[in-house]
Amino acid sequence: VMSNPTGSDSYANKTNVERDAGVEWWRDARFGMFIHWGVYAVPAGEYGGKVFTGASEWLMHQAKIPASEYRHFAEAFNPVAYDPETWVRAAVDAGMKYLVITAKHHDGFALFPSKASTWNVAEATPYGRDLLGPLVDACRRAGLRIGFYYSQAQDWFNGGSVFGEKWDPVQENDFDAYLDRVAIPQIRELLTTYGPDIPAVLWWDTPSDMTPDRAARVDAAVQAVAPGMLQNDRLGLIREQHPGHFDTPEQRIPANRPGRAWETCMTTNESWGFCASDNAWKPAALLIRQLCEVVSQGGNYLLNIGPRADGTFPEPSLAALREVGDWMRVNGEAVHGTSAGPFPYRLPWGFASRRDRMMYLMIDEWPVGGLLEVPLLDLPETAQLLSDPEAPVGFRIVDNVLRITLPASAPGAAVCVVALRFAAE
Ligand code: FHN
Repeated sequence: VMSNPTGSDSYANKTNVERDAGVEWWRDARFGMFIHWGVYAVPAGEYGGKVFTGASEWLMHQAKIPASEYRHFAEAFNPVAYDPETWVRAAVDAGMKYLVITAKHHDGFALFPSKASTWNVAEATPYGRDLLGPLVDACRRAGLRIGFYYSQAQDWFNGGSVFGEKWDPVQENDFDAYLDRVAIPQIRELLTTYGPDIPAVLWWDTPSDMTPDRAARVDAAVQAVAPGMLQNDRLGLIREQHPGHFDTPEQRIPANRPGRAWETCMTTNESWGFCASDNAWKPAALLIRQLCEVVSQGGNYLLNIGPRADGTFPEPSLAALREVGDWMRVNGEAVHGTSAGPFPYRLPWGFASRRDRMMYLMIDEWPVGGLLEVPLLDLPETAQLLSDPEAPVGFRIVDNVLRITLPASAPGAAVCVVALRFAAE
């Protein structure tokens, strides 16, 4: 029996200010790592001699694989090279401040030991032990926050909901019974096993069948053990009832600056889970540019990695992370702890973010002759190119525009940042 779903801790009864409390660390973080990992990394987008393109974590659904067949992938899931310290170092070195991992994706497979279903890493794989705990510990040691993604509705293996047509009798189930038997108990396990501050975020997904009633039930279960838990906007079908703390535009950057806290999640190639045939890796320059655009509009950027079944990150992801990290070491102050810049749209040369007296101009189109025009009426006290602090940078107001004189040609990086410092008010 669930506690009162409309109790005072439920989202529906909270004001926007209350919902925003506790979000500060998350807003300041600005940049995080998403990890999609599960037994789907074993087939990696291939089944029965056929290559499936798109999202490899959807293979069970794409190829209509019965649970009795799909479970064999778990028998081959033995990530002996899994070293959470290495993952966390890659994230920290890239300038990321938090990490969100798929505790359970739509295939129902839990990366943690669970009393609610034997379809979990401890019982269904030769690896035979928890994957989340060691990652939580590594994150703690590195000062990285960790969030759990949990597919609360879709569960193709444990009798949850299924997008479109079902293909296996295990899917013929009572959705409410599934919520009580699997989802809610597993959510409790995730909230009570790893410590009071873990997870830092609950990241829901694909709320099919999540009526307001059901969403309230799940939320009540969360609030009962973790009041105020930071959650994304995908718990229930009806936003007004369960808006969560932040919106989650997927694979895109909103054209208009949203009023609420938000986070763009983005793949590094096309698939979320590891996909052997997916070589559409985004150049690091594009990832950096996207990070800047998101930050300039006051959002967070959650960049996804799909680890291989052995527990290692694909080399192209690592290379991209290293390049992003090189950029962040020079320019990270334009990202961390900043808020949206004064311009609600892209300027001819790029984007801007702000923090206190600082404004950061993130230039991805070098202006002709190095003459940058910024539609501002305030003269800064100082202006400095972060990648070359000794380079002369001139600035003055001309015809109601701040004119900045930079070196005639771009110093090379995908995005060059000019830091402006203004007088205290
Ligand atoms: O179906 C999932 C998909 O596999 C992936 O997890 C993304 C991440 O935001 N969410 C769903 C699609 O919206």
